[in-house]
Amino acid sequence: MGHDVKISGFGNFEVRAKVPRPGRHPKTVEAVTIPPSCFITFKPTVTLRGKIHPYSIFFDLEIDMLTIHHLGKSQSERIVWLCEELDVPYELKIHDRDSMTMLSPPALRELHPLGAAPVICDGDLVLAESAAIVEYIINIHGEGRLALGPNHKNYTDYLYWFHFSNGNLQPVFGRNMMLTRANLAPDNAILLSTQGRLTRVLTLLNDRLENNDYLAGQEFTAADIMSVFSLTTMRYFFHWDLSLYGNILKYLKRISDRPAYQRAMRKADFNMPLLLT
Ligand SMILES: N[C@@H](CCC(=O)N[C@@H](CS)C(=O)NCC(=O)O)C(=O)O
Repeated sequence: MGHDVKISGFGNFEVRAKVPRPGRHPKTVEAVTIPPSCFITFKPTVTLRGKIHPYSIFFDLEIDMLTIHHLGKSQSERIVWLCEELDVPYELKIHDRDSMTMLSPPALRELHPLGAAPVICDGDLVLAESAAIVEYIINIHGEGRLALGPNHKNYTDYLYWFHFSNGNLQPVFGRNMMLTRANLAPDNAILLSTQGRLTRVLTLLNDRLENNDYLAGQEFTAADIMSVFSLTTMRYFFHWDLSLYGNILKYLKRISDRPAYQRAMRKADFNMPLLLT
């Protein structure tokens, strides 16, 4: 049997085998065994699919789209925003939180054992963890755009701020949300230390944005896509006043002026006012 052929940016030709199977002779309708054979399938890349999608009604073509599973008001807004920035075509499946517990619905647990959003499906792949998804989409469908590579002068800034979002910023907001819900005394040592950590994290971010338009430097990157949720939508779950952090507020204005951000937020959470101030 021949080999599969991959043409970068175009698609994959795969050779598939058909096993011998019963059939009927078309003229005599007599029972026969159809001999084994091979056939070729073609799977276009997501880029090509995006280009031909508007014309797909003219062809007998099944288009297998990247699917983003988005939970309302959640970190999965990052993935919708990334695809809008990169112009990567996608199908959006919106899941609603349970109105009492605010947890995700069982449909997400059927996709991934943690039942948390985001989850993407791309062909046979099911992938969770927003940072992993962001890297996957950038490398597989985005030709590396919005990431800075090792030869870029801001490479380590990019690495630091990309990982800062899920390594520090989002966890410190999450810990403060939990402790506030636990109704601890205002002078509780753990509460005070957690609030102190949040203040230090926001000060670090604010200082970084003093002379840089974006987190990795003057260039907008995926580090920004990873971080903005915690400064905006997350404040629906844990309110924190950002008025002391003028550079963060100016940064949020720059972000909210981006057409791709506006499109993403309209598609992902169309009736949610954005917390940008
Ligand atoms: N580290 C994960 C966190 C995922 C996560 O916790 N997602 C939240 C939404 S912000 C969620 O699905 N919560 C609902 C639940 O766990 O039931 C990521 O970045 O993807």
